[in-house]
Amino acid sequence: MSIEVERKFLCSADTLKILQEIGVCACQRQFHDQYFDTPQFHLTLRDVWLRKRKGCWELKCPVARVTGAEETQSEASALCSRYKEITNLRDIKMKLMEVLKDICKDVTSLEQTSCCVTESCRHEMDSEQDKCWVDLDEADFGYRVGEIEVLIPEGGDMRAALDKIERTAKKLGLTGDQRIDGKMSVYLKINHPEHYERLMREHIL
Ligand code: V4E
Repeated sequence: MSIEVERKFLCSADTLKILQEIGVCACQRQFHDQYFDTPQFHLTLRDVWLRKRKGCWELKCPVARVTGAEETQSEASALCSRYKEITNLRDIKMKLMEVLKDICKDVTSLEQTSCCVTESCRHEMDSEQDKCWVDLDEADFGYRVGEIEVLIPEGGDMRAALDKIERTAKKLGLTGDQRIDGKMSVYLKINHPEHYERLMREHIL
């Protein structure tokens, strides 16, 4: 199981130029995401995101924040999301049963709530110290977003991951101090405003 630490950004022409200079375009890919939930949104209201990407199940769950020396509450750290990524089917089922116990006995009764297709260009940052990925994504509903992504093992060095992301953001000339919406947030805002409002009210998005 790994933890995905990620900072999203809006990619200006200047940032794109720097990225093309210092990053190596590792691959261009297209993926189809289908998201699933109960009709009452029991998963996403707990910030748990179940999806099928390219036919494989993936579950993203929140990570408990560590306060204190390991991870200071810096502005840069607040711009990053941290999610546990589960891809093993047995572990996904166990987690779903834990989250949905008393609500839904049969995980096969989950419904598809959203779907989108993304064209993504993955860049590898070549500095040994700051090895990370920068993805430029364009969703089929027109939203473009960049992501600086570092994967660490569960219990791994979160501080180092956040520092790596901050240094990479500086190299790319990113100056904004606002959290940038992900594709799913924008998709829900456009296509499922009631679901989006609910998640906003509960401070999930
Ligand atoms: C909405 C959401 C999750 C589902 C994944 O959403 P998103 O990050 O938009 O998708 P994508 O395709 O970029 O996933 P990746 O390819 O990186 O795996 S998981 C968590 N959330 C909530 C969320 C949030 N509250 N804030 C931010 C900045 N992002 C996501």
